[in-house]
Amino acid sequence: MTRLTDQEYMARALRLARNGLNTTDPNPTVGCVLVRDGEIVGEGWTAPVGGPHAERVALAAAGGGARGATAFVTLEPCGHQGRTGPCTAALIEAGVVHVVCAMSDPNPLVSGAGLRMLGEAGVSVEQGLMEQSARKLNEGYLARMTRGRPWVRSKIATSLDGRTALASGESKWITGPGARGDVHRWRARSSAVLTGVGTVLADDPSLTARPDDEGAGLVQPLRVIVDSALRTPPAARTTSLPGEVVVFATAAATPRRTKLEAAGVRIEQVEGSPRCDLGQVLARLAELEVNDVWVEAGPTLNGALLAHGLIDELVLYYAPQILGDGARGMFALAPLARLGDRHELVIEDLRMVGRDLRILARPSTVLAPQAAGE
Ligand code: AOF
Ligand code: ZN
Repeated sequence: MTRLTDQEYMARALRLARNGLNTTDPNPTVGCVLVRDGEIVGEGWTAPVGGPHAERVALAAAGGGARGATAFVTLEPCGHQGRTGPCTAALIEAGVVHVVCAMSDPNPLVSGAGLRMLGEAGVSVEQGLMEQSARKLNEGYLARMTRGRPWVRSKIATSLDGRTALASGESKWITGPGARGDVHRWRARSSAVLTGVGTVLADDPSLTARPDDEGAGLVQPLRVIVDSALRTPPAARTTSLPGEVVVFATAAATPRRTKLEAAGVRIEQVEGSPRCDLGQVLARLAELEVNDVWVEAGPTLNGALLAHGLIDELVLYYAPQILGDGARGMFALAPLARLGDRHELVIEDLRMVGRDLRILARPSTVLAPQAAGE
């Protein structure tokens, strides 16, 4: 067999890491390929939280065969004792002689220390191969670690003329089944699904992830409602489903709060008058180890998030239909006085999903993942 290049081994490790997108939360998903004399002797990806990291999964698959091997890892191996033992120690003990990692781990407990420990034990290390792809895989984890705020994606399903519901609020369904299936795949890989109380009152959504094909081992996202005055009905569909629901409110103890708590809802109080301070909501979610937030909300919450610069990425589904000017828009924003005040975006991806068009765009103020070595 012809030998693969380092880049091909790393690409394989990245593909393996993708297998963990729905299951490793709040840990990053990582892939590892062990190669000796041009032969893959073991490989794997991060197990669900509390289980072995990618490196240990690959080492277990290699049995004793990792002596003298090179490890291709999509993230710097950890050198700390967390819920699991340090991967650096396992690699050293197994006799791995060379480690190629795509990027360093910004977790302050790791950040450079993993590579240093390997170096001190005589393992040669390289960093930066396919870094940009590795970053894309764990944007949420990186955002939480580096800025104390999750990565925020807002999904909006709209007509081609940018309308999200009739004036009456009716919106089921604007986009087709293909787009709705795509949404469930995004929900599944998110740590939290966030909406506003207006959507809860209007649509009574479940907010759960129900992907057709990727349900195995899925860690259900945390369900989050921004509801300053605690108007969420205790019997709302989302509160009656298994799994945790968090409601962010500005109100202190009230009879409504007691009823919601009795329905199993966790209430988080933040500042703001009259509306919740969304920066605080997101900071608190990061403290709760939420990496990625998937927003499915109406124009009020989307407008406020956009105006405060809190959206990192827009996932927009455009259905081939026209609803007209009387229907609801996408972002409730104060009228702009000058065109210079508009929110500029960069389009990152454009494709058909079923009969609808999907655009991924980010505000131009949000930096793209750092390019390096690709
Ligand atoms: C790796 N390989 O596959 C992953 C890593 O509590 P623990 O022991 O599970 O450690 C969690 C931390 O380990 C996490 O915050 C991140 O720094 C790192 N994740 N490291 O060597 C892996 N998933
Ligand atoms: Zn580790």
